[in-house]
Amino acid sequence: EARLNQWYRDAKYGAFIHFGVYSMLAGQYEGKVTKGSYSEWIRKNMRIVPQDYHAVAAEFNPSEFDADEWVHIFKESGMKYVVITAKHHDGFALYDSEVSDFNIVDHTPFKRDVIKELSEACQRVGLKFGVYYSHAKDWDEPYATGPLITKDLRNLHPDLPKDFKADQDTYFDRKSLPQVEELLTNYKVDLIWFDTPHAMTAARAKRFSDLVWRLNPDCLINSRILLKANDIVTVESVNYFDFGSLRDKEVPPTPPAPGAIYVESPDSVSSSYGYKAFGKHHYHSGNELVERLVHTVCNGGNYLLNNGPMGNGKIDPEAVRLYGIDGDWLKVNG
Ligand code: JFZ
Repeated sequence: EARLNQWYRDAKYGAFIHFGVYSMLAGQYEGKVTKGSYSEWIRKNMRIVPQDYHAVAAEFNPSEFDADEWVHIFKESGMKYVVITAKHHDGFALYDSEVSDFNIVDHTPFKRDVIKELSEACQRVGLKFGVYYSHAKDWDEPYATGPLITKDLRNLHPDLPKDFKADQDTYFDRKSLPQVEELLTNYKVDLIWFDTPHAMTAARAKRFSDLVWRLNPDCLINSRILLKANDIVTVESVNYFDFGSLRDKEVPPTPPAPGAIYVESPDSVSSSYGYKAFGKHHYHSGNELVERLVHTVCNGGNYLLNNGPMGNGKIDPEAVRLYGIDGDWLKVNG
């Protein structure tokens, strides 16, 4: 095999983390509850304009964040790798980025680089480290939101000049590709998890995979770089339970290259990925999560179970409890 990816085949179980400005809002903005189940979509779902979302971000201060405490929880739960949102669709970077000031070091009172601290904590305890990067969607970058969805563009950026024309490739050139380059250059990244391949084509996806593999030939890339991509390693089957009808969209290419294709099922301890304290929201039961873990792993996949840490930087206590139930099950049966 060309890439050193055996660790991923052996891993079986990992921690997914959605953490950012939305964690602090927890599903509510200016006293109103967001529509939609995902708290990390609040910027779009509540049409928060750039000036206002930036003002919220300027108060993001997860002062109780402790990377060692996080990785201890993951380790204890039997997880072997971690994937954290380096930038979600809201455009906010959880690391020190030179490409965009809209990041945790330059834009918040916290000023600490969460990606750096977490990647180093993972290395200390032998967990593999991955970054989620929203390569196609970016609600902070007007060039990225069109041209397919002009209505969203105007809702999110009402002050744009009338003749402004969105252009996805301009966004790739100015922000998305340079940030991927920063992540692969400045941190030890074992896996990059692209998502929501809006406006992606095979040629555009190749610019991303060429860049990643030029900087780190061993870095794994998941299939959401482009739906039905054929030349990449990780393949999610989506969630076998919640997204039954969507599952076919992401089935592995047939026939899979022997030794090259992996299946990974992302899931969350609750009905949101980002932390949610307001609005419609429910946690899954411990039994249900054990069943999903076993089902996924017994079907040859890796199970990537998400938690949304709270705005203060602590892991949600209910997520800790649910991770613990999987961990206890694995200690007996794993
Ligand atoms: C995407 C994101 O929009 C969401 O915020 C979260 O990060 C999640 C992990 O990924 O949401 C999706 C994408 C694809 C499916 C479901 C949710 N799908 O194919 O069923």
